[in-house]
Formats: sequence, structure tokens, C-alpha cells
Amino acid sequence: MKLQMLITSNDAAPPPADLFSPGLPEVVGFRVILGFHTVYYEYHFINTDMTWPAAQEYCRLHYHDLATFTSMDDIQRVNRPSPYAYAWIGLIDDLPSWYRIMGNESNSWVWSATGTTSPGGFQGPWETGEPDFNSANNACVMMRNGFWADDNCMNTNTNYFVCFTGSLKPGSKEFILVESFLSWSDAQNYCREHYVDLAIIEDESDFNTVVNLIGGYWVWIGLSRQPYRWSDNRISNFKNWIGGEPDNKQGNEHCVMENPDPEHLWLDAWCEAPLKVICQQACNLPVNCLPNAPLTEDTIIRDGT
Ligand SMILES: [Ca+2]
Ligand SMILES: [Ca+2]
Repeated sequence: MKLQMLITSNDAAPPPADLFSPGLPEVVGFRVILGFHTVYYEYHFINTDMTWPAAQEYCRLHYHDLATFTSMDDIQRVNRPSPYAYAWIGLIDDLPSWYRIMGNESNSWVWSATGTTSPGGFQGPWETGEPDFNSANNACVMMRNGFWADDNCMNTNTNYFVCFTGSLKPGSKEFILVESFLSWSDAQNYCREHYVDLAIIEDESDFNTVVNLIGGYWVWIGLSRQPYRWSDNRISNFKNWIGGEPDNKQGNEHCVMENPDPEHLWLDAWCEAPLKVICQQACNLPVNCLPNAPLTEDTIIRDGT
């Protein structure tokens, strides 16, 4: 929220006049970039034990948010006490955005054919205990016995799968059962090459058609997700996991902490564990940040879609 206010307040300058000169033909749907905005972030190590939700609340109240790290350089910028214990960072596999819900967060379920959730929020019935993000690698969805379950996306895990052809218009899709064992990604490639994509199931009609088609087979459908997102919703694929992590070992490890080793490698852990915290503060210009604060920067492109 603070970041939004900060961007808006810094964007008070009018856009270049030539972009909005009277008499220019209106271009519908054209994307107009209004300006670039560089945001700097300083990190603050909080030497107090808190759960992850309490840490998020604390950082949002006193700073900007929990820390986002986009590089090793960012990680090395934090001034940490010595010695110190594990500390929460802003990365979370946010349960309310994917557990039996078709949410719109960056770690929610999306359909392969559209890259988005179901337009009407439709989801099939999940098996008891599913989805469970088992072993921190269950992020692709299969159907079996009329229910959905998340399963291992790795190449060694193969199943039959269902493609579709036709259009996305309700009632126009035709589903095809492919009786070959492929991983979820290979099945996606196959469907895109020979049909349209892996099956997208957007309503009861689609669902019942697929149930009747597959009988007792276990099949991949086109649903998957990218686990983890940053508390401040910045997009970064940078990860710094320690070997063997994340593992969601207890089935409840949805929050991410760094360990005290020199590389500050990451582990997934139970969100209610009391740990130290790393917050971040956003500031407009380096001179607005605290003196001697370790800084990182991110460029925000604000557009006028
Ligand atoms: Ca599972
Ligand atoms: Ca773990």
C-alpha cells in the first residue's frame, strides 16, 4: 500500500505533451508508458522473535513490507547482527490463494490454455487431503476417479492426459484422451503441437465430459501453478534454497526463512515458528533512505493501459 502511494505521489508530473496533443487520432487499446520510476529499498533486521504473519504485520506497520530479495547482491546488503538465528523473509506459498480455491495471486492455479484462473472460478472436487503441495513439488493437477489432486510435476512422473481442440467458447471444446505416459510438461507440449492445449475445465459441462471420457484412468489436465510469491507482490524468479529444500516436510511448511550461514540459504518452515525478521523500506531516492542504509533498487514502469 505504501509503495502504491509512493508511486502515485511521485507521478504528479504531467505526461509529455506530444503524447496527448489534441487532434491526434485516438488509438484504442494502445499501451502508453507514462514514466519510469526507480524505487530503492533499504533492509532492516528485526532482532525479535515473531511468527511469519506477525512479522508481515510488523514490517507493514513500521516499514514497507517483509524483505524481497531479487539477487545475491540484495542478500548481502542486509546488516545482520552476529551471531544470529534464522530469520523470516517475504517469500510465502500463500495457502489461501491456492488451497481449494481458484485465486488470482501469482502462486494460484492457472490453466495452461489461458494463463489465468477459471473465468467463473470453477474448480472440480478435490480428493480428500488434496491439494497438499506434497514434498514441495506437487504443483500440477491430475484427475482420478472424478476428483482432482496435485501431483509431482517432475519429468519422471508420467500419466495419461487429456487435450482439447476447438475454441474456449463454452460448449465448443472437444476433449481427447491420449493414452501415452508423459510428464505434465511433455503432455502440455504434445497437446499444443497436435491439438490446442491440455484440457481446460471451466464449468460442470466440461467436467462431466472429461469424467466420462477418462473412466478409471489417472490423467493430467491443464491446471498448474507456480509455488511461492513475495509478500510485496514483486515478481522475481531468484531463489536461494539450501540443498533438499523446499520440502514441505511436515505438510505445513509454507513460509520461507534464511539461515545464518554466509550465503544465507533458504528453507521452507512452519509459518507459526517464532523467528527473527528482515523487513524492507521503500524510499523514492537514496537521499530519502536512512543514512548508511543498505540499498537495493527496482524500476517500476507505470503504464496507461
Ligand atoms: Ca498431492
Ligand atoms: Ca523445510
